[in-house]
Amino acid sequence: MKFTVVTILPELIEPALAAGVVGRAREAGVIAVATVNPRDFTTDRHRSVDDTPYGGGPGMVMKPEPLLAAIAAAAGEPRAHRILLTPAGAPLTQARVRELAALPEVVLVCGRYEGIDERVIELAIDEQLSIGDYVLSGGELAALVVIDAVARFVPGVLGEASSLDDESHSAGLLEYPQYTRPLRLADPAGPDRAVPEILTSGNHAAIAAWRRRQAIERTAQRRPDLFARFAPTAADRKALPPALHARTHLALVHHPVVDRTGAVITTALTNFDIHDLARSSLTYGLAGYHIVTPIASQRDKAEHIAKLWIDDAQGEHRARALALVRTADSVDTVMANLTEQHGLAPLVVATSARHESFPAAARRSPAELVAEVSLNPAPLLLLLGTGWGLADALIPSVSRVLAPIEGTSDWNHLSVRSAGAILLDRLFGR
Ligand code: 4HQ
Repeated sequence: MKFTVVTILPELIEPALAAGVVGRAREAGVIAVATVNPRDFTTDRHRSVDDTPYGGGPGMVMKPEPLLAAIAAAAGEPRAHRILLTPAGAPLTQARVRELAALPEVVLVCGRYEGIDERVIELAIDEQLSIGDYVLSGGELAALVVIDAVARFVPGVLGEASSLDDESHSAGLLEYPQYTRPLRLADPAGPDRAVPEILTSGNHAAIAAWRRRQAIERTAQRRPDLFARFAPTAADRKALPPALHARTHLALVHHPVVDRTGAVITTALTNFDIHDLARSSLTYGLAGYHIVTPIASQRDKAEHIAKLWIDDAQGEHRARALALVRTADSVDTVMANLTEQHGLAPLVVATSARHESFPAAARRSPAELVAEVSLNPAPLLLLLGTGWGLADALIPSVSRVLAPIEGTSDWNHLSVRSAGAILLDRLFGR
């Protein structure tokens, strides 16, 4: 595979690719790297490659003519794929790296100064790539990153083909930790740091399982965004706790909640809430939907309504949803029931329309919460408050808070069933 870098600073490119895996691959002729300098395509006495921007503003812009001539010379015939490195490009991904490695030749165009004349992009660039959301002083280091990442996929560049796919991101997970000798490393601040025992056990299946687990745990802890897209294999599913949605319960709390003045009250049951939140709960595969009220007649009413729909011969689908409905006199009772049902106490998460609620509980985004609790086998209990929201009396039970759902106006009074549906989609929606 051939890489041609279009740059006014070719001296930045060569030394970075002289050593290591890429350097050896070049020596072996598996990959080739060339540079083409736009300055060699200037026609004026000063050999200028930049000019002031039309419309004013700071800095200089790369002139189109020398750059176009350099790109044309670099791309050759048949014309190679031409990539511009720019923070305005598509983020470089391992998937794109793999695809680029299948090309026979790529041209990497590096800008300097404030960037290049837009018409060069229109006339001579096939693809724009960014290596990240930060600003470099030129495209050269970004081009080197692309070459290094792509070259690894060119056959013959890496020793064993196996070291490719095992690694970070290829599988959508971060890498497991690595250790080498010595077995015990002195720590001046405490006891020796030993290599995890499993790695010296000689049990290869157990080692593979441990490494996989470490990779999954690290991804959950450090990259909730990656974890959200992680698709467990059949073997992972056996080793990990059941899917989070299937051990998540929703509780619609009618007491203790507050009214508009902040006074603790008990709200009345709302027919729609029973029905609609049951349907949302089943749609997202939850384990149960609990209607919490200390008023016995209100619980009877909820059970009666659920039963009416369950018994309705025409409403088979609705019956499945309403079958998730349970009633309880308090959040404590729901917690005790879940502890009994799952054999573990639930992790209780409050949702609130008010930012100041539950000040001591850790704030979590939906992705953070999913990443945090997916590997912990405990059931998850999501509390939805009616009225003006959950009362402070629940503080001792609540360990996490999800940020309020906010629209775009200053009016924030979603119905609890709408807020609940949005929340379930943010946590579990695909
Ligand atoms: N630059 N990913 C500005 C980058 C960059 C990035 C390249 C700085 C282009 C004109 N390139 N020049 N990030 O920061 O690719």
